Amino acid sequence: MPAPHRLSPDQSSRFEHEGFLNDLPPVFTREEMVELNSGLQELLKLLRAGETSKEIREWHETSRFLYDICMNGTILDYVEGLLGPDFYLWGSNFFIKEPRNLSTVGWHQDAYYWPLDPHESLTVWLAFDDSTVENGAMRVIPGSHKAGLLKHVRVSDTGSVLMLECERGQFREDVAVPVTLHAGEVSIHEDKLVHGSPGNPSPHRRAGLTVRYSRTNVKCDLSVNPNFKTYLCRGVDRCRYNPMGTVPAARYGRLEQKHLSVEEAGVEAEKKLRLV
Ligand SMILES: O=C(O)CCC(=O)C(=O)O
Repeated sequence: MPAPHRLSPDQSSRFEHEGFLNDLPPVFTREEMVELNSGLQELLKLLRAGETSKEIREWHETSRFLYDICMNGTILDYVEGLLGPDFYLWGSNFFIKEPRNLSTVGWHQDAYYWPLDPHESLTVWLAFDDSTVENGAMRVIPGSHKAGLLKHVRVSDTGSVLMLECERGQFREDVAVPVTLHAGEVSIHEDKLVHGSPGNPSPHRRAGLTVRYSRTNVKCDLSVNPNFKTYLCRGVDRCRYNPMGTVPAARYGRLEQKHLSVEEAGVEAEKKLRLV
């Protein structure tokens, strides 16, 4: 029996045209989010001196706690409604904005960051706190995924936690919409959608977990990211292009074999993949 797709035809068609969705029924209750937030505290305890929550990346490979969130049946139903029957999980990371932290996330397309081909991946953004305009909710440019990959430039002085940003003038910033969520809700965005977020001047934390899924025909360039690992979520991996990960035994654990994005792999990798 195929899993029920919980997306309506209207939601699927809006995702296709606008590149994101944020009106889905909640995945976790308030009570469950209290539990999940305690789990997040356990992960934060594993950070070493000088590290920030940004280091909690791909720890679903070593933390059963995170692996189980990424494999949540409702989330996978939503993803299946958009990617189709055969897809895998490969990425996860936290974007935590502490109260009165003015760091931003510059405008970017995820597909530019990832050494993946073809561009048939998406992100589920799970709110660990209410994410509001006041505390720096993510903002998206509806329909921007249709323009293909945009030119990105390396920046170091914009206050962004990312180093590669879309060059200005390629999209209309004035049509940006905030993706506000209650804790326990998710939004989903396509890998070429232009998005970013402002700082958090409010007294409230804004934490979200991003989880990345791809169709099984998506291949990672292992010369850029040798540590890439996939976890089949639904269907069959007929292509077998990528290494498979093993399900973590420990409830909480660090990942020492870091994954590398195009940003981290450096200018040569960027030149090779993006022909810049
Ligand atoms: O959480 C944010 O503010 C940005 C998230 C993001 O950039 C991403 O999902 O790639």
